[in-house]
Amino acid sequence: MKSRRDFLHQSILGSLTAGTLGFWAKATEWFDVPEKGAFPVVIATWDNQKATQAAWDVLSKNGRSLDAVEAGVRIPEADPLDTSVGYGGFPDRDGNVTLDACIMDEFGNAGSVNFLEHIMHPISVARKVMEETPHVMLSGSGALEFALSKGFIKEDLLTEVAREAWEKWKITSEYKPVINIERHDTIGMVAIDAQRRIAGACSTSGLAFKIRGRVGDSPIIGAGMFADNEVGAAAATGLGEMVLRTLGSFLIVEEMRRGKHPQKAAEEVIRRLARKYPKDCADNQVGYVVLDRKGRHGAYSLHPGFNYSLYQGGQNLVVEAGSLFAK
Ligand code: SD4
Repeated sequence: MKSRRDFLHQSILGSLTAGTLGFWAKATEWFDVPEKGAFPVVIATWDNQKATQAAWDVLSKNGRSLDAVEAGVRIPEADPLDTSVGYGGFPDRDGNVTLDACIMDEFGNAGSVNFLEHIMHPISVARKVMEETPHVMLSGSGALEFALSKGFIKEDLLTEVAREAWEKWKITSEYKPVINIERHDTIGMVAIDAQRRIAGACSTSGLAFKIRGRVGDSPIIGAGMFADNEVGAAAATGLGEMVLRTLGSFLIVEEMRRGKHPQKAAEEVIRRLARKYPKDCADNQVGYVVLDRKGRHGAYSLHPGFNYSLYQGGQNLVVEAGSLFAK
């Protein structure tokens, strides 16, 4: 039988332990303690496992997250079967493939190109803008001239498959670009390396059969992607017009700065979209992938069907994200 004294001892010990654990949980928040085995880590929109693999190849050799996200994004950019990014991307309504991309490093430097034609790797041009010019963004023919001056090669990016899809679209062409709620391939990728440097990148050919000159969210810092080494990073996919109106990636990072877990931050921003733009949200998809400084991740979308690629702890996974609306 326990004596009263034993009981008291145990209770005191119990509350001290609980108190210590509670204090420790709080302290890990305050002192920015990372999740165990969290780094390095990379996350990307959609089933982009080859891209996360390429990023991991850099990260696992103690490489820099900036190099990792550039290497990762270059994979779909060169893939002719990926009809939303780079080579093989669907053209605008006049048959031109026009590309958007942006990149950020751990210092908060940013580079971006939009409405760029004939260059297979806009992400690498965006990096050159960031590192070799005093500017953040170059556009259209100026971006092309800049790329050529840096040794990039001018190429025809319209594949037969993309041309045929465009020809088919022209038969019934009603100009109403809708990002439906099925699969797309725009790549947004964010990563944290072993030295805890955060970087992000995003690349797309934008909406299929868009009006010539249309630019979406993907090259806009804070919309298609945002990275802040103090907090974390986020990247978007889906209907750029909706992401632009809310600067979604920036907003997610700011939600995390105020203390939200990456998952909760993504959910909050998707809910805000639905509140403000219920009509647009009914049949258009938007999704985000998110990492925070501790190596925790999150992903969320308006509609079911959004998956993401996550490479962490030596495992390359494709995971179905949660969504606000049910099937
Ligand atoms: C855009 N956000 O240009 C891009 C499109 C996209 O998967 O994400 N497609 O609006």
